[in-house]
Amino acid sequence: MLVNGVWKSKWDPVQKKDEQGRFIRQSSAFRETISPTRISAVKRGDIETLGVKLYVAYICPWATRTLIARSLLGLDAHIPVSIVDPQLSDSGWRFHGYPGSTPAGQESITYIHQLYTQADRDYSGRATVPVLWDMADNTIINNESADIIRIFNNDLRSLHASEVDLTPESLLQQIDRFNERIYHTLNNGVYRAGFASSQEAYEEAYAELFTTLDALERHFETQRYAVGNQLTESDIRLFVTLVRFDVAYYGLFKTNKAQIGDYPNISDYMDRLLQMPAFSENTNIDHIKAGYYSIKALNPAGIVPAGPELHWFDYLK
Ligand SMILES: N[C@@H](CCC(=O)N[C@@H](CS)C(=O)NCC(=O)O)C(=O)O
Repeated sequence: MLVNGVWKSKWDPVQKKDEQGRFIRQSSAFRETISPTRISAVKRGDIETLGVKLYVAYICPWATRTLIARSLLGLDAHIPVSIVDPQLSDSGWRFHGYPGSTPAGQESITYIHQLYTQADRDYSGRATVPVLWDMADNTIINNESADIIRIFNNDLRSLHASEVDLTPESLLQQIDRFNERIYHTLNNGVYRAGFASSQEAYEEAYAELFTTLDALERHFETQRYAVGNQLTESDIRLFVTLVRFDVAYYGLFKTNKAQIGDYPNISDYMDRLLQMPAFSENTNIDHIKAGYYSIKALNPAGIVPAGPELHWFDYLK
């Protein structure tokens, strides 16, 4: 992580925990939005581009949320993307030519932490993806995926090439409630299990996680979507964790009471989502496996499992 603008020690998944050994996720530091003046100038045709860029990792569920939202909303032409290598190096995320990743698009950038010190030369904290980057001012606009999805959905509405609304007003409260529920026990719950530093912290996360999966299995007995009768932001948030579950979390994070494949209703739901290109095209199994299994603290020899073979791999390109 960065301490006063300097990269310190080797990358380590857990740099904060409570007294019981529970994993604590850092909160995001950059919380601005894209300049409204620039958005209307692009809309009017006065300037060609928004001058922003999205830095992501395909392995990362939080970053992939923003990619799926970008695709569903038809923002691809307005928001270029750079994709880091899947493996975390000793200096964190880097651009190193792994197949399926891209160049950084800025000559001075090899590591994501360099974006953070360009934005704030004294930055202290973890250098996470996603990063919504301002190419004109060379700074980070926002590094919180939850905000970035809302910026794409709400602030960029005039530029959407799609009718999709991920947070319709009539469902907003339900969406927020659903998101809150699955964040702690599922989205972050898998990390709370995988990065627990004590048996108790792991077992607590494990129990909460499978209680939520059981509740979701019952939910999808009668429902097609996470909230209401349409696709919303909550489906994106749910999908990114479910799609990594059998491939990475089940083994590496020891969340091995059951696989998603053991839940027929959740599996059908995944099939429905994967039939949409926004979901399938932003899912890269090779990056997910290579990335998670490169976490040396959990997998010192770096061996990437050969399996599993899942039927829904057929949906992926
Ligand atoms: N709150 C952030 C979390 C992002 C996050 O934790 N990303 C992970 C990858 S999945 C990361 O970049 N980790 C690098 C690190 O912790 O050093 C968001 O949702 O945008």
